Amino acid sequence: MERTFIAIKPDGVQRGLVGEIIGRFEAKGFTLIGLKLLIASHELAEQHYDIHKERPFFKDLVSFITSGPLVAMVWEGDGVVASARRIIGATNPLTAEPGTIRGDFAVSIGRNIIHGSDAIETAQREIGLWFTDAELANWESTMKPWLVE
Ligand code: D4T
Repeated sequence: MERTFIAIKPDGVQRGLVGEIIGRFEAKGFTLIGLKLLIASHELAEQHYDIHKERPFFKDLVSFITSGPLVAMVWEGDGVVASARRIIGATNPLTAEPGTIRGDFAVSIGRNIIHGSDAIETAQREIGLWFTDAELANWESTMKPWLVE
C-alpha cells in the first residue's frame, strides 16, 4: 500500500494548526501510520533537504525547520503521495488554490506550514529518514469498506 511522509513545519505547530491539518487527511480517508512531535536536528534537516543544498535558501530553510517542534507523519492509501500534494497546494502559498492547506493558511514560501513527499521514491526515502520500522503501525481501519469499493 502506498505511503507518504508529511511534516507540519514549526510554523504550523506554532500557529496551532496541527489538529486542523491532521483532520483534513483523516476526513479525506487516508490512514495514519506514524506520528510524532520532535525538534529536528540540523543533520536530519540537512539530509531531508539534501536536494536543495546548493540553493540560496538552503541555510535559512534548515534553520527554520529546526527552529521548533514539527509533527512528522506517515499516511497511507491508494494514490496518497499525489493526493496529499494536492491537499497541501502549491509551494508558494500566494498561488496555492483556496481549499488547499497552503492556500487557506499561509502567505509566504518560507513559512508554508507543511511538507509532503513529491514522489513515491521520495516518500520511501523520507519515511526511512524520519521513522524507524518500530515507530510505524501496520493496521487497517474498520472504515475501509466504507471508503474503498
Ligand atoms: P516541501 O519540500 O517543503 O514540501 O516544499 P515543496 O516540495 O512544495 O517545494 P520545494 O521542494 O521546491 O521547496 C522546499 C522548501 O523550501 C522552501 N523554499 C522553496 C524557500 O524557502 N524558498 C524558495 O525559493 C523555494 C523554491 C519552501 C519549501
